[in-house]
Amino acid sequence: MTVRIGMIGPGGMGQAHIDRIHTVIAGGRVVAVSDVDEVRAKEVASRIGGTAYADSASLIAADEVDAVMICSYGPAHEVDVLAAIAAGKPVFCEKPLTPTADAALRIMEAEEAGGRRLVTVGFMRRFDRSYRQMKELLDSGELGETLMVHCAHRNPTVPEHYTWDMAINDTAIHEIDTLRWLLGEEFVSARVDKPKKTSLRFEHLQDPLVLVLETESGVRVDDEIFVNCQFGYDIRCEAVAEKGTVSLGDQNAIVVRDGAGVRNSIARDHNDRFWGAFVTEVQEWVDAVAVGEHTGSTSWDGYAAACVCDAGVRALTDDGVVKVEMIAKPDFYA
Ligand code: ISE
Repeated sequence: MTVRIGMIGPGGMGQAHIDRIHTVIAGGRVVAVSDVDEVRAKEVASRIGGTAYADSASLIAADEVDAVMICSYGPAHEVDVLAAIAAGKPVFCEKPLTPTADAALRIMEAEEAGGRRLVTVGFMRRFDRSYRQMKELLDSGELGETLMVHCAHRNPTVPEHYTWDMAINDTAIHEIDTLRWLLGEEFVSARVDKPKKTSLRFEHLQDPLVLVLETESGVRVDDEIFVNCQFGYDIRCEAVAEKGTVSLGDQNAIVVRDGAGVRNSIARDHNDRFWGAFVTEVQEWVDAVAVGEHTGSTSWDGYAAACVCDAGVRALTDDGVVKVEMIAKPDFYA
């Protein structure tokens, strides 16, 4: 069976997903597109031999669409995810599921009422080989209990439309989801440390910053967010446990040694660094949809990440430790 996918928002991320679905992934095909920019929708549709729909609602309702992929702007996600749930169609929604926890709650309620998990949130790091190996080792208990995790999330630069809250809502959200998954517990509080700002980018940003999170059992996670570090896309994670530490390795395929020294390269962006994770993520989703199953992060994960982000954003403006407020996990997501 080929899963016929309807793509909402074929911009940068959407286009990258289309390319991998049509070149490296088996069992899926993008047959329909819609976009707020109708010209773009038509252009992408004609390039892939699919249909351009005038709006996302008609794309979701179309008989030729088995499953929906949402890569549009965050605030537009809720209405389309709810429409896909109402149509009984599996939906892969890029992160964030919704910009607010309340909106994610509405999605969870609709999904639960329908009785079937249909929503997968695009948190791709769970599919990265190195993070998966780290999780396997930590879960095995070989290193004892995990006590602390040190993370860094560095982007070479961000565009002018990147607002101050995006350091948490758009960037740190990756560590928030990955660490919830890696440690298997929820965060209970957030604090933001604000070091000296880089002079090399926008005044409106607190860049860098360090988000300090604490889990239910007391594990302390510090996450350096530095989105104008200039030199590359640098993702680091080291878990410190009772009997040892484990960290992500350097991601380069090759090391060059010559008269100038020893060097390797650094990724430029998330597509480069997480190429393999994106492929595994989308392949597992297509495979799951084909057999009527669910894979990846759930609406609950989207909701929990939004709750931690809310606390992180508050900690960015107010000083001190902010409590993470969230409902108890419904049995439906157990
Ligand atoms: C962007 O939206 C991403 O998802 C990238 O992975 C992240 O590194 C970047 O900071 C975000 O703006």
